[in-house]
Amino acid sequence: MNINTLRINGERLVARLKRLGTIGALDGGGVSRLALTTEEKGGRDHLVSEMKALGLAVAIDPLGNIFGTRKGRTAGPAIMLGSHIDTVATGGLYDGALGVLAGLEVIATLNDAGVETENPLVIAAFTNEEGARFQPDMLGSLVFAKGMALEDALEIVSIDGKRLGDELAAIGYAGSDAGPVEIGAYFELHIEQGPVLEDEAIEIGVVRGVQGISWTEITVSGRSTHAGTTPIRLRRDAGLAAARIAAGVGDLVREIGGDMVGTVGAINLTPNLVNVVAEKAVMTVDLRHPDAAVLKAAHERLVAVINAAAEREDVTLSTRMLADFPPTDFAPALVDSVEDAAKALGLSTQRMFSGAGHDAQIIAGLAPAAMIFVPSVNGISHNTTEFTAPADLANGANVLLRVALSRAMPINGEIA
Ligand code: HGY
Ligand code: MN
Ligand code: MN
Repeated sequence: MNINTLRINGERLVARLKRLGTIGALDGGGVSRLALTTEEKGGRDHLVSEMKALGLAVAIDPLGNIFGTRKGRTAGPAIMLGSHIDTVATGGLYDGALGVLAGLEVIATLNDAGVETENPLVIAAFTNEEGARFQPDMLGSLVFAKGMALEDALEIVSIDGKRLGDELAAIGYAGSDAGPVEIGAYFELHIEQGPVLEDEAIEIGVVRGVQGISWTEITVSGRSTHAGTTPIRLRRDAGLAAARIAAGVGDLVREIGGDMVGTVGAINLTPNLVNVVAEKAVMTVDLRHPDAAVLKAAHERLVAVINAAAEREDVTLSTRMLADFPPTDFAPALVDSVEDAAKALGLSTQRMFSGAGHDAQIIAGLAPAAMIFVPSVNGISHNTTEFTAPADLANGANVLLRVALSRAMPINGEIA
C-alpha cells in the first residue's frame, strides 16, 4: 500500500475534540480543566479510555504524565506525539487537546489501515502544561525531561493553596510507571494561538522554536489605612505601587519594542475593599522574547521599575521566579520534515517562532523535537471563543501523520 495516500479522518478528529470539550465545559462555551482538578481528572479518565479503545498500552508516571504506546516491531526509540489536556480557566477546545487527540487520530488511521511500524509510537499528555494553577508551566514535561526533581514538583503549592502531590494523589494520577526511555523524535501539533497564519492565509506553521519566557511573582507590602482620612504623603499603598509596576511593564515593553511582550495577568489586593488602602498586593509579570539577551535586559529593567515603585510608595516587596525558560530552537532535520510533509500534501507553509510556551520546548532538551501550527481564528486563544476550522485541524493532523510515519518507519508500505 502506498502510505502517501493515507489520510486521517477529519470528522472523527472533530468528534474527539468535541467529546473531550464536554469535560469541564463552561456555560456559554469554552472549557475549564485546570491542572489536577476534578474536571481535569475527568479529561484524564476519558483520554485513558480512548487510548485503551485504540489498543494502546497506557502508562502513568509519578507526575501524572500519561503515555499511550502502540508497539512497533522493535522496542524503540519511540516516536512521540504529544501535548496537554489541562487548560486555563477560560480555555477553548483546541489548546493542547488538538496535539493529543490528533495523535490518537494518527493511531486510529494506522490501525484502520493495518500499518505496522518499526518504531513504537507514543501519544503523550503532559501534566500542568498551562501553569495557570501550579507554576511553572510545562511542569510535567520538565520533570519528565529531568529539568526539575519530582520531589520538588510535588511540593509546589497552587494559587488556591493546594500541594501538588496531594492534588495528584486525590485524582488518582500519582502513577508509578516509567515513561518512554528512549525518544527518537517528538512532534507536537498545536493551534498557533496568534494571528500570523490567518493574517497571511498560510495553512501550516513550520515552527523553528519557542521564545524565552520569564514569570515573576511580586509581593508588595504596605499598610492598610482609611481611604478618606489618610493624606497621600502618609500612605504606604500596596495597590498604588502595584499599579506603578504594571504601568512600568507596559512602558518597558514599548521602549524595547520589536518582539518584546510583557503581561501583568494577575493582581490580588488585600483587603481589596473600596475604602481601604491596600496593605498587600501579589502580582505576576510574564515577559517573553526570542532573544535571551533582550529578555535578560527586560528583566533587569523590570527590577528597576519594581524598586522605583517601592521607593515612591514607601512599601517593601519580595519577588519569586515562577518560570524561567530560555528561547529554544527545534531540531532542524525535524523542522525540515514538517515543511516537507506539508508541501507534499500541497499545503502552504511559513516558518515561524512560537509566542506561546509548549511542552516541545522542554522535550527538545531530551530528544529532537519540532512543532506544527494550524491557524487560530482571529488569533484568539486562552479565551472561550478559541476556534480553528475543521479543514485546518485535518491539515495539521495529516502533517502529523506523515512526519510520524517518516520517523516510525512503516513496515508494510513505503513512504516515497
Ligand atoms: O503560557 C504559555 O505560553 C503556555 O500556554 N503555558
Ligand atoms: Mn498549549
Ligand atoms: Mn495554553
